Amino acid sequence: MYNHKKIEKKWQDIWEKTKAFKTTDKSKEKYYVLDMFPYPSASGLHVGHPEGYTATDIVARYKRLKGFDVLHPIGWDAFGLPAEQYAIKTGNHPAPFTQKNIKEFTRQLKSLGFSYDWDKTIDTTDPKFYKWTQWIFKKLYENNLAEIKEIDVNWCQELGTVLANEEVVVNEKGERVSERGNFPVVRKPMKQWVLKITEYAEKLLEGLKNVDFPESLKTLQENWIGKSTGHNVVFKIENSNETIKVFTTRLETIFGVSFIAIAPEHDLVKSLLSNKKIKEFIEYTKTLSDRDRISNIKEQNGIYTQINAIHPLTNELIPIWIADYVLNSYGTGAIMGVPDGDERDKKFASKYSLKVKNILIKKDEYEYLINSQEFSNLNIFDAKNQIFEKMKKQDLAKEKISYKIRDWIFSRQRYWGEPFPVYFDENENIYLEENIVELPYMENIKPSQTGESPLANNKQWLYFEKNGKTYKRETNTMPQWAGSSWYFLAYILKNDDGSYLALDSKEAYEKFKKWLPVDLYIGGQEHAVGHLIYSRFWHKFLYDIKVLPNQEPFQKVVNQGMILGPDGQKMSKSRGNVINPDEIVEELGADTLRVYEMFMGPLVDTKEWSVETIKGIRRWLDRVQTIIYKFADNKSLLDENHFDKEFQSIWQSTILEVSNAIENLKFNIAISKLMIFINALYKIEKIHSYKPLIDFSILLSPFAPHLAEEFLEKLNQKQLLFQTWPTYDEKLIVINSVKIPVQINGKVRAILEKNEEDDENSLFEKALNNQNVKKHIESKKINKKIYIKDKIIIFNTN
Ligand code: ANZ
Repeated sequence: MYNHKKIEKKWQDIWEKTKAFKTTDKSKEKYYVLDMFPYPSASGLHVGHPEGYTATDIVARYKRLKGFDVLHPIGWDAFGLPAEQYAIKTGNHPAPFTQKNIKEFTRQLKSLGFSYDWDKTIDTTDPKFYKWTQWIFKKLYENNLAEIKEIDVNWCQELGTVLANEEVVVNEKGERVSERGNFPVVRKPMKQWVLKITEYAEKLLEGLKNVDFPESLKTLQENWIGKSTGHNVVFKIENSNETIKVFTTRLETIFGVSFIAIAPEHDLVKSLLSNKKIKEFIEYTKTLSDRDRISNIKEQNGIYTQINAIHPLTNELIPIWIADYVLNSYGTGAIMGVPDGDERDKKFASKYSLKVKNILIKKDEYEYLINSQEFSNLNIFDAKNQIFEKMKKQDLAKEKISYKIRDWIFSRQRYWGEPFPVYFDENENIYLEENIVELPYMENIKPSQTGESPLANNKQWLYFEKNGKTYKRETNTMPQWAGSSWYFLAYILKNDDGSYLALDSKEAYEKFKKWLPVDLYIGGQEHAVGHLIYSRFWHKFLYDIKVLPNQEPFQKVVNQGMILGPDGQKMSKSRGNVINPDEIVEELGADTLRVYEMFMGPLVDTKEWSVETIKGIRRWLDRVQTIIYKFADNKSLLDENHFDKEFQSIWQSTILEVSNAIENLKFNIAISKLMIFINALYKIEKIHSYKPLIDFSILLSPFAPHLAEEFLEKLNQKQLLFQTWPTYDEKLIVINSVKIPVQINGKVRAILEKNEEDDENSLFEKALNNQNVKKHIESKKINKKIYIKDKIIIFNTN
């Protein structure tokens, strides 16, 4: 048994001293491999962190050995609510608490042997960092992409802050609560900074075509952006000069309109509030979230406005209703209700006994119009075009693209965040601060119950004089998303002495040209529509103002699967099934944890923790050491003339297959190939040189770097830092296949080649796909199928 504590400490110290993972700038080929940087919580690392972090570390170490310049950094997403709440609860300041957590995270990550360039570490709460977060905000403002707006926000009284839609969840009782803390959330209009991400909707959609993201992630982003191509249609209002505009994606159904429905927040409603029933209805809708309102499952509710519109093509009177399922923020905030075409419209019409007209019929899979004047009998596609042509001439309809994505609410009523570089005069005119605005130190950071940020309590900081005039600072702070929207650029800007290159400098631009985009970004799926959209937005904006040379931040994104507890449940303190990585490192070592987490199954799959398997991995690593040391310690086992062809082949194919598996992020396969090599090494008596052992150590090194260094030292080799990835000779690889006859009703009909990776199932599959086997089985039923290992496959049919 190797002494993991001694070995791991020894090599971690050497790596630190030799700066083994320093970002180099000597090659034409670069590789930027990024982890989603952690929020340094008080509870430290959980076993989910090392899963993604080991995966990126393997790639980083592999690429370094392949001669790439590798950028593999880590940092701290260190502003945020938990630190603030802890501080309020305990009467402490969040800064020292956060720094303490960062120290602990650093210790833990180092104990796992990750090959980060620690000189590149960034911290979003460091003024040297957030100076640039503020700078980007100023640029957004100067480019009309940031503004103050009175809008309906998610207000959380308990937290004393506004939350982004992504920070609000629905609990088991169907109530809207904060994701952190489960406190009630209500809708309320407030003045807030918003960033106009909507203006980037098309670019964000377009950019998805050129990146390698999981399909599910692309779909989530596409749905979030929610592009719909349709028409705005104008209806005249009866006895009035006013009109009402609806958005529809189904213009062809216009002859089936039975009502118009407007959102409770629609402008038209404002003049109707003297009606008590309408007012009550509007009050009721304020308790609903947008999500509740558009849900198909929920019943649709509405109230008649006593106003009618006039159908633009038939001149019929159409009643105008207010309905909860119409959102003000989408399209025009008004719809034409077509019961024959839309499920919710149908339920609404039947609930309120509104007139329904059939206008669609299906013929051979296609839909055609009926009861639609001269457009009857046309298929719906032709009908849409022709109806539009007619209406366009009279200015009754316009082509229109609508997006579901909303502007990004960017203010938080909190202390522990980046201050805005903004101040106001007495007329609320907005000015930009030239320099950084540092977060002032405050003893008491309790939120004010009025919705103002804790910074509003700091009167000394709040007001300042300039040229005899008094100004007031912005008291809100930025959301936690701000720092994470550009942190991957900050690693590139960070100098060894802790300073940063100016984001908009020529020097920075040259560096961005070298390092962008991030080649591989691994992290959890939960960031699909928050962080991964916001950061793409900022990146595209910085490209548009010529600060960045490329349009997308991340070339490839991979979502690691979740690691469940040994009981198959999500790990949680209350279930008591949490595995603590510190304990594993203590008991079995970092190398074991790393190899185990990669061996559990495909990176992207959900996997259950197994105490047995991780112990098995430790036993395997012990065995690896015993076998390598057996050869290293005994010169008589070395025989230059000993040339074992089969072993040569396994050795060479291990190099080939481990390389391919790493390139394809199939780490569990890479490890099983290493296991095959060790089995072969165990079986042979002598080796002709140490080369296979050296190669193996290097192949093992991305997975178990401490042991690999130890083996290389034992074999009198240089440290990994000075090694290169082994190459193989294809000619030495003998494909070792076993020939397996396939017998059908007593006669051999085919011979299969069985390769190493084949098992019973894949062999049956191969057999049934064989032309001759197919011919002899035809459509007969197979009564019996037998596989005798490495000997024969037998099918009997009726
Ligand atoms: C008439 C119609 C007939 C519609 C029909 C659908 C089917 P997507 O694809 O999601 O964009 N709509 C428009 N604005 C809305 C709003 N603010 N709140 C709720 N619903 C709204 O859906 C577009 C359709 O959703 C539009 O087309 C409109 O209903 C409705 F057989 O118009 B349709």
